[in-house]
Amino acid sequence: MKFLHMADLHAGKRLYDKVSRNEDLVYALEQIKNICKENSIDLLIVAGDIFDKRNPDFESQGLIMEFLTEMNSIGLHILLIAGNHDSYDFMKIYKNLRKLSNIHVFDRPSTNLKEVIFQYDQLKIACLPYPDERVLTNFDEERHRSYAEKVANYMKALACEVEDSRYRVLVSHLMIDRAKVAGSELQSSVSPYYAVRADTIPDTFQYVALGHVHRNQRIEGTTPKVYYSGSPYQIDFSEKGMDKFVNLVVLEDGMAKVETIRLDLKRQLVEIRLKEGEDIQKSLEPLSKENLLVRVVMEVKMSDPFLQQRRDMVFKILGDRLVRLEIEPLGTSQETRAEAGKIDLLSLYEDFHKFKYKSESSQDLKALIEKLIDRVSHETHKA
Ligand SMILES: [Mn+2]
Repeated sequence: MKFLHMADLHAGKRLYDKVSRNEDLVYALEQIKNICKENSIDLLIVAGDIFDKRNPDFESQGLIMEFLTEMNSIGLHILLIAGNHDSYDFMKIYKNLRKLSNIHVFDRPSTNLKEVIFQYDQLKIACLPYPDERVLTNFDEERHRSYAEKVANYMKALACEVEDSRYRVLVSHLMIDRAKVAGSELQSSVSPYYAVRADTIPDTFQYVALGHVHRNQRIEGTTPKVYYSGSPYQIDFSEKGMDKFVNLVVLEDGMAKVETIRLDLKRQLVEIRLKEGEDIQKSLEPLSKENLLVRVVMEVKMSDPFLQQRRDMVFKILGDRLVRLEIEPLGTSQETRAEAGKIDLLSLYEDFHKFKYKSESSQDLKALIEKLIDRVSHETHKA
């Protein structure tokens, strides 16, 4: 019994609302199709973020439908769950595919646990589509519990549902506390209220197929094999230089064996910084021959009389490869702007309070503001 784990397709993604990435996605899906055929895969799992937007354009819907139906015609089962980018209601429409095919869509978390279990031979898969905080609050009236605790409790209940099966897998779209986020080696800085603790994943499961973080990785220090497959192409510039993979999982002898397969990329994302006075032709020429999408940051003196010419040159050399050109007046470098970005919102609020009410803010108020800040940063997390 073999399955392939992938996630975060983001069909319809556009860089800076401009450059469509659908050809990069199609290129990846072609390879996935071949991997499935060559390895006689029984089941394909897509762990959320099928679409980039909640109301995907027709082209993106078309290519996903084409992929799903082609995979179905090869004779394998396909299991999809909704991610934070997908709309529950939109994914619900796709549930109807089950009546015509082996395409199984799980659109939202449900309190009816039987509804979110997929059974295939000796395998039971528990599906936890992206647990929106509002949905979880409806499930669990215990108001003092954090989001992460509610998710942990729900996972425990799911584990009980699959216990009797020889092979047990969990599929979800979540942020785990120990995950390394895209674009950096650092661990995620999600607040403890929201980061689901790796050690709360029940060890009933032999493999946990996750989506949300776009970097392929195994979460260390858990008994079940907990993996993010990562996205199948570099979705945005925070993923520049990152290799992309899918996971092939073999269920055999009562355990899960994992093989990570690297995908070829249609276009690499590259960022380049042009220093003031640098030879543009020389620096950009090598980039103009490869399959790249480039973001250029050009340092300039505002008094430079040749600014327009330098700009035109960048456009001319890179052509369609140029996704974005940012002009950076000297003296406003990344470092100084990064410093400015580090403003601590809580101390900013305290200063405001002092100024407005001529007194220190109370501990209760500070705790409330801190909670609000966490919530906003969780809900705007865009992976
Ligand atoms: Mn994603």
